[in-house]
Amino acid sequence: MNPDALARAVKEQSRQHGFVLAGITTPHPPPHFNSFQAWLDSGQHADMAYLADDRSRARRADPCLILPECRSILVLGMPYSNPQSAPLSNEPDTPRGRVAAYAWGDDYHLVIPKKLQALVTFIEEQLGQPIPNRYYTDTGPLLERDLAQRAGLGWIGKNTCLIAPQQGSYFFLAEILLGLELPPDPPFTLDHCGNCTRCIESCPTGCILPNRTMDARRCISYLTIENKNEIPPELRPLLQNWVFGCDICQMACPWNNRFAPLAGYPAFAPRPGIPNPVLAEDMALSAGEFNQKFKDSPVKRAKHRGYLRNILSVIDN
Ligand code: B12
Ligand code: SF4
Ligand code: SF4
Repeated sequence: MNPDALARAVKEQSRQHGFVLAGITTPHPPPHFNSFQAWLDSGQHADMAYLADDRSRARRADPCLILPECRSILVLGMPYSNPQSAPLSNEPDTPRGRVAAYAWGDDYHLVIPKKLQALVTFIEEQLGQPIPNRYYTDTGPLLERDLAQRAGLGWIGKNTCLIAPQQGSYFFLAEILLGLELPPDPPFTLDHCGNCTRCIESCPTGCILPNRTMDARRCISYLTIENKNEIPPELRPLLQNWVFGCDICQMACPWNNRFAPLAGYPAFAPRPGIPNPVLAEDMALSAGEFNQKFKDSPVKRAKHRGYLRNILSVIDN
């Protein structure tokens, strides 16, 4: 099979596995690596030290350090639920929290790698031989948004999210590094943000910076998920009712409001009791009940202790 036909077949196959976006780029250094370095050097990554070590920086600068045989990178997008699909219930006597929509269903770290392996197997079957490969979603040492933009999937918006014209930004990114030359797609060169600044105005903590990066130290998503310490008292009133993650800057985006579908890939459909948890009920969960309620859910990342800390901060509000 010639490389053009193989690229078409792989993209078609990726759709069968639930990816709504697929593009190919080269393993050349990503275009905004210097912005990433500046972001780290100014401490805006907070306590996410894993982003800043020398090994991680070197690999993000040069994907061939991950896979020396790499000749192309397949970049994919799989949609999760639109947060507008479960509007916050407003019974006055039952205070509820909000969980970011990416975490309503099964953990994407468990769902997506199986699909990526299936795509590698498909490619190897087409060629009749093993192909060097590495695949990731979220946890790999790659600048996923930069690679996605260069693979033609969409543009990096002012809220720093990768936005696809027909899809909005409610999707996960994933990549397969391949020791195989496939024709790269043209980068996405347009910037459809224009004069809009809705995400910047809507962010409760004002952490979105004018250079398409953010100060994670103030981001509700960081404070309620990655942060293992106390939430600084001066930021607690700004959490509104977000007990895990935050979708505000995406919900403000006209591209999501116009184009994002309501439902994502079925495994990410909301589980009962997760999108708008009753605060008093989740506050009373024992460690065992927490682990049971959030089995195979992204919410487990906060751990029982972090989730209770978040609920307490929201109750204080
Ligand atoms: C660390 C991290 C976070 C941190 C910091 C986020 C941030 N914006 O930097 C925190 C915990 C806050 C976070 C929050 C969220 N995250 Co997160 N996160 C990551 C992670 C692991 C690394 C991101 C990173 O390197 N940040 C540093 C900045 C500097 O890099 P960047 O975000 O890629 O931004 C690029 C632009 O700034 C660009 N750039 C710089 N200057 C300029 C100038 C111009 C003109 C342009 C066009 C671009 C540009 O270069 C940067 C480098 O590529 C990625 C996975 C990965 N390996 O990439 C997921 C990832 C970005 N997160 C993801 C998600 C889903 C979220 C949340 C929506 C979860 C939630 N609902 O709570 C929020 C979104 C908040 C937001 N507005 O970004 C998805 C995003 C998918 C998408 N459509 O964009 C990713 C890709 C994971 C995945 N595989 O799906 N996240
Ligand atoms: S996720 Fe929330 S806190 Fe973070 S930048 Fe977006 S609106 Fe601001
Ligand atoms: S809200 Fe406006 S400025 Fe922000 S990402 Fe969406 S289009 Fe761009």
